Amino acid sequence: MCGIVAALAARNVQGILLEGLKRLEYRGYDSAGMAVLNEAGALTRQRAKGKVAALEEKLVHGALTGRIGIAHTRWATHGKPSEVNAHPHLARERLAIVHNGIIENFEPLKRELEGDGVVFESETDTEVVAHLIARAFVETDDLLAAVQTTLDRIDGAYALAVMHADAPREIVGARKGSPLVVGVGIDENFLASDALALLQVTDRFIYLQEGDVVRLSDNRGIEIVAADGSPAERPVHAFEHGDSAASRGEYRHFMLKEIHEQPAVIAATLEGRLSGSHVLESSFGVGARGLFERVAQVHIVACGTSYHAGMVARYWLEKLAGLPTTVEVASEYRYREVVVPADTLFVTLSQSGETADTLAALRYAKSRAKTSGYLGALAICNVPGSSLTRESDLALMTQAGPEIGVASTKAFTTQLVALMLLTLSLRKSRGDERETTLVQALRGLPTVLDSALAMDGPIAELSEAFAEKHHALFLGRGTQFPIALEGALKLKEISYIHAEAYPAGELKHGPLALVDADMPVVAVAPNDELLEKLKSNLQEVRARGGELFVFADEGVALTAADNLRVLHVPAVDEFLAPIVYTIPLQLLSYHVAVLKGTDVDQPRNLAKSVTVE
Ligand code: HGA
Repeated sequence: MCGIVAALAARNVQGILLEGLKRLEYRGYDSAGMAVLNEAGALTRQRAKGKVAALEEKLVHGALTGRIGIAHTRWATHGKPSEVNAHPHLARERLAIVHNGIIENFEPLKRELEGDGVVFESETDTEVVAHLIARAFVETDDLLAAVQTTLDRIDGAYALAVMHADAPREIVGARKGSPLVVGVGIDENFLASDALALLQVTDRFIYLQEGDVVRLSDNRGIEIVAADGSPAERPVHAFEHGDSAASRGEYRHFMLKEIHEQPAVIAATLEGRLSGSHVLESSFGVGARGLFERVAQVHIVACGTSYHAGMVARYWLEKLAGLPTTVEVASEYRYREVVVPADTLFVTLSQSGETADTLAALRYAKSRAKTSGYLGALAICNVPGSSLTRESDLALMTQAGPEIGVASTKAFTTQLVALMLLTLSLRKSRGDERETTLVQALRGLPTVLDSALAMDGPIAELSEAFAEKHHALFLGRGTQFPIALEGALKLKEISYIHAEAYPAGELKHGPLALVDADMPVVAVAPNDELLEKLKSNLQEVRARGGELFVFADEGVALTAADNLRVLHVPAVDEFLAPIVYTIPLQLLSYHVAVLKGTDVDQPRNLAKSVTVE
């Protein structure tokens, strides 16, 4: 979601902040702004509705000059997208703040401040925080203390960065529920929502923890105060993925680049986790072996695309490991009175590790750990140091590298690989032939995915049949049902075509009524035990004049005919088929979106790393 960048340097910061905002654009936003304290000690500000390019245009005519500044891309939660509501917000013309998240109790606080004579300029919840800190600063004359006093009064989620004209060489940041990292430079320091925003100035980062408040200053460097008020030392991490992640390279869109990165990032996710013929449980963290031996069932909780990965894993865990498994979206799970049988492993999936609903679900599960049957919590996540991994007992990191496209691709397939590693680790009959075969198939997976990517040309051609349509139906059975759901979600997200997915056997129980020449039907048909049943379902569609597009195993005898187009997918072990069949569906939605001319990497209304509930 929206992004923060802040810089305290010995040089002019406008360029650093602007570049940082550009690098955060992938997260989705509706307006942008920047405030810089100039050498005369005055706060100067520029804001614009729309893209960062609109802000940049303003800066061309009205540059902000100074060695300290904060900047923001906003994704509106309180008040419409507009210049007035864009951050930074000011208080008493001396304080500037940028904020990610939501202040839940802003209304009573606003009334209190209005009673004190404060006149609000914007409709945002954030402006309340600006005035509270400015008022506290008058009493404390210390920006860090003023922020701490204010945080004690606010409920909700936030990452924020604040500066004050009367503390001219200080920036104070805080995080609770939204991410914030410190970029460690040489005689200059930074804050940002994501390390990617700062790779042009540093590759060393401190990942702040929940409840941390941090002060960057010239004389004291980086001071961190933990949630309990005590000074804290946090490790400095070197960023491992290089800066290439932030550039599209030869590709037209980040999404296409990320689709093509899948063979390499899946190889990286497997790296060091397989030994000869079996999976190394130590990849899940210290104590994983002892915990896994006791697991009798699994609860998986996630949102969006990650939820679909969890749905695939349910089939695997039941069939390969014999473990009863439930999968649920986090925003539902957290409000249920969940009944937890003894010896249940709680698993969360999130690309960013900051997804607010998933984090809240983890906290809910942990709050019930003593009275419920949860053995422990495992996070499968792509961002090291994220809240989800820190708050879980065990973590398995996917190695997808930074994912910039809002519509998830490589994060999804690496999650599937991680879930297969989990499934194999949870089997009671470790090291048997089944495990050996699957470990070998996993090793060969990057090569199979390379062949699946070679379907790009024919799929680009096929996409023309979708570009003018308003609806589409996706069908699959077994592990391919969640893949159909994911295919439909991708099409919705980036091409804005209404798409639905059904288990193919459900077709005749309702959705068949929708099938006609205007409703393209996409089916995924690997060579598994459900193939014959699926073929009958496809006949049902053809008999109603529906136009069918089938992604079928190269060994499946299906001949193209009128209204039936068949694209062959490379053969693979049936358990890994969901990972391979994801690729053509990603490519299909990508090409349809390109034909429609939508904003592929930043689709409307959506944001990456959904840090609000
Ligand atoms: N609530 C603030 C910040 C919005 C935000 O964090 N979006 O992700 C606002 O509406 O301005």
